[in-house]
Amino acid sequence: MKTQVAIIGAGPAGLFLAHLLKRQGIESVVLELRSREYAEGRVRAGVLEAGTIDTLNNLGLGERMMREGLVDNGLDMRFNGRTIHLDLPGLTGRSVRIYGQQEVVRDLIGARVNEGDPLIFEAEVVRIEGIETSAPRVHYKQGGEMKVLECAFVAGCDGFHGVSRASMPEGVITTYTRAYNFAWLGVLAKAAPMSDMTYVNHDNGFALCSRRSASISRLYLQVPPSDRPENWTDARIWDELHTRMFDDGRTEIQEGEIFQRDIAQLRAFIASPMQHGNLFLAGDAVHIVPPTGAKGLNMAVADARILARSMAAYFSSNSRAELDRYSAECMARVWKTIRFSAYMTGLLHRFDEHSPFDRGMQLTELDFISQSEAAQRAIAEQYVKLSDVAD
Ligand code: RFL
Ligand code: PHB
Repeated sequence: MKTQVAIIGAGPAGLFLAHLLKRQGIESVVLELRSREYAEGRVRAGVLEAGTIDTLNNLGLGERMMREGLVDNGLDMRFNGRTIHLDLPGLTGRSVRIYGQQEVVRDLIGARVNEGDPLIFEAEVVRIEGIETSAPRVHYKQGGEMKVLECAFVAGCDGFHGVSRASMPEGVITTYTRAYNFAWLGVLAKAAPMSDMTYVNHDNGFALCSRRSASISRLYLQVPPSDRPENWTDARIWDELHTRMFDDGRTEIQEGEIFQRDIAQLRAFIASPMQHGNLFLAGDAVHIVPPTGAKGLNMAVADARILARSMAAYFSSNSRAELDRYSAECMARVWKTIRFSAYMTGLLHRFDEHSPFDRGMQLTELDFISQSEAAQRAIAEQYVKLSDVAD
């Protein structure tokens, strides 16, 4: 099999890239390790930045997001029983939209399949050959058989544990890592959510109340990294949420059936550069952010936009100039996104290593934000439009 661009991974990075390339008349084949059901059911991110919303709409695929997604105008941060309310449209002119990542993925997969374009599920890429040549070959396993996809470019969109980053020759990439000594327990519950996205810094640890619809809450609690979902009974989860949210009367947070739970480790990771020869990395394959800034998916989409634009410039002009600048063009934005995500993580979590002095600084920062419109605007701006890129 032969194509212009071999895309490894049908997560947000790979799927957006496939659709963006198609709009420019460029062919691609998407190879995805998992089944369609698995890819469409994986519960993850929920917050779409302005640039991500625009990209889905510009592709003509945003109809369900606009209908079913929830506009989030407020970002609240709580500490010491006080609430800082950030009015996102008032401070920035834009809002974010809450629409589950699996819904975005479902819409993109559905459109790809309807348009009859190649997207192969249960195809595990095991090796990428010849990335320094003009004809790389992607070796994958499908139904017990080894197959080869020939292409001009390989887009490694296969997430943190994929094969693409590992296919870079030794010495090409430098990595930068920050591991956090805590994780997030995330649950979905059949319960009416709070009206604003609410992050809290409590002595017991961080918590976050988000939502998926008018009747589904998405809730998170900071837990030790070794914790397991089965250690948490429903009653313990609700007790801890009421406590951390300063919901003393237990009236603010509505309880309901918890029907999904998972634990995600927090880490920041950057690999640079994002390209070598004819292999280009995008999304979680090349950088990971702690979820406190709600940026991972948005960053993956911004990478895909720049990569699609650079590949289109190559195929229309035969000049590599723009393609060669792909990584450099992404890195400044990537570092700013990591910086914001690390800032929000540092501001809102309890750290074992914090001294009373560190804790005092953290709570004073929140107090300062509560009184400074300039500080509020800085956070709001980064929350709604850090991933803006020119197409
Ligand atoms: P993905 O989604 O991991 O997709 C990679 C795909 O590659 C496939 N794959 C392979 N395919 C073929 N051959 C192989 N050898 C392969 N190896 C892997 C995988 O099966 C998969 O389908 O990466 P992508 O596309 O870069 O997208 C990144 C996002 O998924 C991620 O950054 C976000 O989910 C992060 N994130 C959030 N991002 C936001 O923008 N806003 C949020 O509100 C937000 N909340 C979150 C989050 C991540 C979380 N977790 C679970 C870490 C909340 C949480 C709890
Ligand atoms: C979510 O709704 O899943 C969500 C919201 C905000 C975050 C992370 C995840 O920072």
